[in-house]
Amino acid sequence: MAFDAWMRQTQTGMEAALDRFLPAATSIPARLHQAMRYAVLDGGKRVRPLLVFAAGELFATPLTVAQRAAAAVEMIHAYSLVHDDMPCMDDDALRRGKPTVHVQYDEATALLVGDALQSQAFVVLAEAGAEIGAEIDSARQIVMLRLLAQASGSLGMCGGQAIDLASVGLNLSLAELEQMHKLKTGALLRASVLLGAWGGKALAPAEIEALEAYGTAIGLAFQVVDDILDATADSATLGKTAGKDAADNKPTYVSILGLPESQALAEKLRNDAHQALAIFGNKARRLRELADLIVQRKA
Ligand code: GRG
Repeated sequence: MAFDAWMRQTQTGMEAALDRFLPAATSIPARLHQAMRYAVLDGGKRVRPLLVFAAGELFATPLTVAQRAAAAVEMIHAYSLVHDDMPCMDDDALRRGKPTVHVQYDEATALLVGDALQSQAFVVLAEAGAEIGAEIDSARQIVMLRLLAQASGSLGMCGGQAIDLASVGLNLSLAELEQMHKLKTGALLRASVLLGAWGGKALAPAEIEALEAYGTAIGLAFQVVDDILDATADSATLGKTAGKDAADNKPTYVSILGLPESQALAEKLRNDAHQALAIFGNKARRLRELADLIVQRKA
């Protein structure tokens, strides 16, 4: 199947899975559940689920397990966006072309939406194996739960966000900027790859190493490209204020390296990602295509 068709099919399947794994809009407390669904459904590129499925294909992960792992990662991602948009953090009014959750509902609801999505992610992943056709070894399932928890917590995404908040107005070195992004956005992207793989079979150390190198490269590439898009695109294209990080006095790859060097870095990281996959040969085609998508994306 061509990459575009595979991507659209995976995104459509993901929408249905997320709909199924989120509490119903009518279940009590209905307003909280409606706000959770508002935050997650009908929007986003679903890059993390695509990574789960691409790695899952490589390791013959059962569809039901991949769906749960992908939904869990996407719920953590959606929670992070809801909290990141709140007035105490980035204070954004628009996300995915819609009013942010605290604007559409209220701040207290946005806080609870993030909290509840985080919990729901672990419920969904913990229930993998409970349904017919989802064969998963419980030891591997615990590895997956730990991977997601670590990637989300203070040594992963939350830690990166803390460093980001503390970096406003500072002159970070390139190494410090990289460390921040490795945690803030890289940890969850890397975890998506590993979760997709662990859902299938026990991994050999060389396979884990290769997937980690790939995940690290695409995680950084994602952020470098985000900074390039932020610096170059107009606000209508992005659904956010162009150049917002720079305007907020936050260091970015473009502010430290300049545009041409940032573009060269994104290309280098794409090559690193491809090289990391060499041990898998042609079977890693989807992961290679996703590295290309991450570097070539326009939004
Ligand atoms: C609040 C705990 C906490 C963490 C927030 C990831 C994050 C940490 C904040 C997001 C801020 C941000 C806009 C970072 C730039 C890179 C990024 C993660 C963009 C949004 O991800 P996409 O492009 O979004 O995958 P979609 O909407 O396509 O899912």
